[in-house]
Amino acid sequence: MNILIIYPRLEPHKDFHYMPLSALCVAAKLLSNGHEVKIHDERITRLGGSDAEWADEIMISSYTGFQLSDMYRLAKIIKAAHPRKKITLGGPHATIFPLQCIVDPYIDFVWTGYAERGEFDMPWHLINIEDYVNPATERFIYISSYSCPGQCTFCAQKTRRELCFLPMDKAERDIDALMNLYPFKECVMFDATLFTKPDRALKISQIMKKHNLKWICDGRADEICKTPLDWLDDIIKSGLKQITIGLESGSPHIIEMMQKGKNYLEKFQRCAEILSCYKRNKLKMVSGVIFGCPGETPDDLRDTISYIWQIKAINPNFFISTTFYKPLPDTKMADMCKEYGYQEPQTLAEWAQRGAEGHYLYNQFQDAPWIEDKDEYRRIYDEFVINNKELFI
Ligand code: B12
Ligand code: SF4
Repeated sequence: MNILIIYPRLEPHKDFHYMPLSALCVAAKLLSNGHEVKIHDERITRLGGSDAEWADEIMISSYTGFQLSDMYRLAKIIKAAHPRKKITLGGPHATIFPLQCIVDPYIDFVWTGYAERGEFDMPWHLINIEDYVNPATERFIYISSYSCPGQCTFCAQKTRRELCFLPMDKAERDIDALMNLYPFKECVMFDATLFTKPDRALKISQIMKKHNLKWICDGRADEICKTPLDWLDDIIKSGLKQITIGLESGSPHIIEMMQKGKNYLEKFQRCAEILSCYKRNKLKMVSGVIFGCPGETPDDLRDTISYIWQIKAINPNFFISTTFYKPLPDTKMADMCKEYGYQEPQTLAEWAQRGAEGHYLYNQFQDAPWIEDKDEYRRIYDEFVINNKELFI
């Protein structure tokens, strides 16, 4: 069969894009079953009639958010032109809401869960690698595990997704093959936390070193603290230029509500101390901070600001990136928001509409009913963002 895999747009306007890893993973599986496969990335070119014409079946990957609205737009266009072509929807949103998706008139089949678990090498030849090269960074993305052992109540990482580690020899082959196609300078490892298994982090660092790549990864503070120091030293000195470690909040009561784990703020501080030893390697410690969580008060925000400065004093290479909290489906925190009157879409069409409205865009102060004393919260928030530019990455 001829199968067209579509990766819809993730954001309305952007010049450079990361490679569509999910579409490549789906393609790898289909190729192994003997199908003819093409990948269409709507961020690179607009869907033309000939691709849909060529395909016997169409598969689309989507997250919740803007991408879902673009998926829906494309599904409507395809069905209008080719009413008999079958469309399969997969990816995180379909995995959470298979029933809402299957009753939709534009979707014929729904796939839940992973298309593969690392059995196949990445079919890089299906995309034009140069389309994904930002000349300013020459950076590619890769992932060597799916999901996360954490329990954070705001996060969609583990919604109906089991923890899955892909074989390390496959990761090495994929990265070797990609480097043969383009001499990338940097890699972002998008594993939720690379330090769940420190031996894997060490192996990845060796692959990065072999290719002389600068790299960036995510880690959890508790796991980094548990990594043997000599391994951490090797990992950092292999060319690691940034570790992203979720802080989320400096308020003990919000951290507890987020289920970040026992003594999280102490562990985070310890992690800042350990990483501060790598000033000479210019290692940046970057942390996401989430504002506007359910039940958050102006005092919680003040606690967060003072904690951030406390960490900055320990590690001058500490920076933050911020986001305004948006409820993600099938998370505990979204359920808390519902108690404050948040109404979740009930159909695929409504979710697509919500995505189109920019609901998931970063850093927009939301008129969230779940923030306590909102005007005061907003005043402190605006003042913090305007007057503390040196903290932001
Ligand atoms: C990289 C990334 C991004 C990048 C984009 C990458 C790109 N390609 O351009 C950026 C930074 C832009 C991004 C943005 C956002 N992201 Co993001 N992102 C990720 C991350 C870290 C990796 C995604 C990835 O490539 N995974 C690897 C692929 C292989 O996994 P996968 O997509 O799940 O695909 C597997 C299965 O789902 C399935 N599958 C997928 N598609 C299909 C299709 C078919 C037909 C089939 C059969 C199977 C199938 O098979 C695959 C494995 O074989 C994930 C977390 C993670 N570690 O996965 C979050 C994640 C996908 N993001 C998430 C979110 C919420 C966002 C934002 C909405 C954040 C926000 N603003 O609040 C924005 C979206 C932008 C917007 N405006 O709407 C959520 C999605 C949750 C959800 N309900 O959909 C995740 C899970 C993170 C989380 N912890 O909450 N993101
Ligand atoms: S926020 Fe990070 S540590 Fe927590 S569950 Fe999500 S990916 Fe895991």
